[in-house]
Amino acid sequence: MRATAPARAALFKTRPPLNISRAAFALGARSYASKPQTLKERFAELIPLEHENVKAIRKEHGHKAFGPVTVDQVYGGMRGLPALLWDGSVLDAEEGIRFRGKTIPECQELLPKAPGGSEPLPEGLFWLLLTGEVPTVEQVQALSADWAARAALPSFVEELIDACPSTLHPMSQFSIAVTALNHDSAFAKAYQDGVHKKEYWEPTFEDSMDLIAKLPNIAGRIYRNLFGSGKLPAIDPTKDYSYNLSNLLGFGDNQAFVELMRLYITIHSDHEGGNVSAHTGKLVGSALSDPFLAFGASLNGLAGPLHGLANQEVLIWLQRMIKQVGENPSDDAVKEYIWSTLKGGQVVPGYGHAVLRKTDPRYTAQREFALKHLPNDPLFKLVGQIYKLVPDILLAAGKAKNPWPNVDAHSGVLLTYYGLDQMKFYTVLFGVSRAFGVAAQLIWDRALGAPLERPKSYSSEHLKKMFANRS
Ligand code: CMX
Repeated sequence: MRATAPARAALFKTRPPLNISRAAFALGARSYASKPQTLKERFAELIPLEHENVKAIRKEHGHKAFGPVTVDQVYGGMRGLPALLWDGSVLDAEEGIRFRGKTIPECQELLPKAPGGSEPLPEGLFWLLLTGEVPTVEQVQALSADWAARAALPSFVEELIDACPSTLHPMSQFSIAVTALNHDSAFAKAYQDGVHKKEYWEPTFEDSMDLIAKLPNIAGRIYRNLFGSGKLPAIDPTKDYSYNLSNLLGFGDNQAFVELMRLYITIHSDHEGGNVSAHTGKLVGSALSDPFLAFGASLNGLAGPLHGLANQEVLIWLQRMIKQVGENPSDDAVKEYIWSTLKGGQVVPGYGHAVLRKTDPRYTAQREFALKHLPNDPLFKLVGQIYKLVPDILLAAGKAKNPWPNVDAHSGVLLTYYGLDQMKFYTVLFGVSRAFGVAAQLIWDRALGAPLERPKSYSSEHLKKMFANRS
């Protein structure tokens, strides 16, 4: 995010230092303030800069075209169609995801960690997604405390979750609970009270912070109702978000599991704007539906087996494989199982991607975690064996454009290792993480006055007529 000279000058009017870089200014702002600058304060400073930035981009490039749109793209799920603005992350087909320009290993290195931990705190990642800046340890700690303070659920939402039948999929329960949080939406209330559109971002920010903060209690309650026993523990206001989530699930005492959650949330948070969950959140938000309604819709998209539910599907597929070919199968037996999946008209879950054309770096990050923490786990070894076999088979089958594994090929194995082996729950954890990316963009969309989304659709008949006389 670049600031133009006038915008930077306007900002510095309220600040003492002159003629310094924005980065230096940011550091200065932290050092002379008695308390660390909050995320909301920093975000408020960035809004006018980003308005200038967008204005300048549109002035210089607004009339330029990306290239032609083909009829195949209209029929083909809009693959590659440049149509959305998404600031938190950009996905490169070969390299994978970068969060505000930073790769996963860079985030692991640069973002603040918990005392004694080595994985990034998702609080820092959210700060990065929203501001493009790496926060200090103090700022991240303040964010942990803020989220802990907002974590409680309204009692009717608890009752709603408790009333769900145990046969209702955890993702449906999750979506119901998130949607119901709209009852207390600051944005919906402000809109009813006639808030000026320039102020939309502020209640959106508050709702987004509430949304993220309340997800551990929702996830924990669903998990305990379905699979656990005993009362949910209280949120510990002195601990970080991932610790509290792990503790609510019953894994708070397991340091390695808590570290896994920190990595898991970070890498699942955002994957640019075109994927189903991210785009759905943005689309629904564009109607000025509040963040709870928008993210509830995201979750319904994430619950599909070609998207987030693939992490559940991978484990089901692995278990069926083990049942069929045993625990230490030969390569030939595994190959036969993979081919039988394809010949049965099913996809190999956890493989392929609509954008990526190489191994997903989110898969690699999880593999490295496994090599460090569970190198001899039999299921991890099976996942490694499959990695060596599936790509050649998918290439030989000749359909998939990307034969390499995606994020979902690895996550379930790690969770299973630590005892979270209820695979129906896996997509809920993906959903908790995805809120970070969707919320960050919703806040920016309201700050920048993003318009209602309304692309053009055509009927097949219309297309035929339109191109009848064109070569
Ligand atoms: N196994 C079998 N066939 C596959 C395949 C796989 N893993 N990946 C793609 N194909 C097939 C497609 O089904 C399609 O077949 P048809 O022409 O018969 O329809 C063909 O190859 C071309 O597909 P593509 O252009 O390579 O892939 P898409 O962009 O259409 O779809 C994805 C991408 C992820 C839905 C697909 O690769 C897939 O179904 N993978 C398995 C499910 C999965 O892991 N999803 C999770 C993705 C990550 C996430 O969002 O969480």
